[in-house]
Amino acid sequence: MDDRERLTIDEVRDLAARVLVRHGLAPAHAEACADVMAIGERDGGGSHGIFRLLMCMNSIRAGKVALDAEPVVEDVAPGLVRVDAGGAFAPLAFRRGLPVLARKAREAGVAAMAVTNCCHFAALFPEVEAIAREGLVGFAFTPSHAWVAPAGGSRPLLGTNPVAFGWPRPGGDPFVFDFATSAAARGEIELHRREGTPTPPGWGVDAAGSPTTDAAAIMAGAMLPFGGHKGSALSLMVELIAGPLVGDMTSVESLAFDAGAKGAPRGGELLLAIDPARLLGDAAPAHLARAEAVFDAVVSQGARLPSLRRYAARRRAEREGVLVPRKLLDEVRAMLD
Ligand code: NDP
Ligand code: PYC
Repeated sequence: MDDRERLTIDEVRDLAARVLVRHGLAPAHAEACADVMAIGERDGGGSHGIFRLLMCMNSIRAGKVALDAEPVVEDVAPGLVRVDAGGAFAPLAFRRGLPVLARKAREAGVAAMAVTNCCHFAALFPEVEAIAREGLVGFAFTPSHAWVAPAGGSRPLLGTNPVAFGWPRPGGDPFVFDFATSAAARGEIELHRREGTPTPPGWGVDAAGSPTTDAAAIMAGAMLPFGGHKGSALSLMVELIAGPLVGDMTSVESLAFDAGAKGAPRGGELLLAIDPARLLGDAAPAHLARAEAVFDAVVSQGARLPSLRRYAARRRAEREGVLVPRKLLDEVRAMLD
């Protein structure tokens, strides 16, 4: 028997929004949060679909997130916008800031957006994809909780600290990649723990610092960066540019703020947008076409171009809906009681 249930994307969004509103989240926040969960489910599910509701509910139940704060958008400088989320979840703050970021990038050629005082529970790809759909090159970074040991260490210090990139493709869906700087996102390890399955090797160490594939032991020990010292350095970069640089928490500080609630990381996010048309003028189309040749060369040798799997999953989900584990749906529906 298939232990999954088929839902439409709208049903996923509606269910998540109803749960969040039922637990006191203001409708505008609930809608923005539910939308990113539905997008995660639509594009491949797993750890950053409706599963995120569990983390959000932990934040809400522990009083770690503002339920109705209105994001405050501040025009800091020609190339800088700051959005103070007021302690609320990040998606609404991003939505409010995006038009300003895009306008500034077109005016100045490059612009940065600092989202501060937010609880970030989501995947970053919807944000860089939205920037790329504005015709801009987008980057996004956010720290998380201190779950990851630096390369060569064995004690948690760094967050899972995702890095995401979006590139506009004329006439097509943007090129997007988005991954944790740890060997896998924390959410993926949580899924292994829930299913009682071993993780692939290299994801983490136990509390004694020994390599293990036991998800619960990794969660009690430390996760590892991807690519050894290289992922570790990228993760440190994210700590800096989306922590102190935007005046917000590091992953260590976020975990201390959480105080065992198992809620969403609390802190900041840095987004960058560059306008190819401003940088290259009339030559922009020719140079974007050269980028297409690079993408073609990846695909033509049978290699996987990041984002193509995502768009294929999206088209399928729009036609057929998505399959969500019944056990997870039972947990989510129980939150409506
Ligand atoms: P993955 O290791 O699955 O990597 C995902 C990215 O790599 C996608 O862009 C994917 O493209 C691409 N990719 C995967 N496999 C291949 C392959 N074989 N060849 C080419 N490209 C490939 O994801 P993670 O576990 O690292 O992260 C999952 C999510 O967790 C991310 O969305 C991230 O934003 C989120 N996250 C959020 C955090 C937060 O604090 N908010 C913290 C940490 C993670 P495609 O999409 O086409 O599959
Ligand atoms: O999976 O590492 C993760 C994560 C942290 C916050 C949201 N997702």
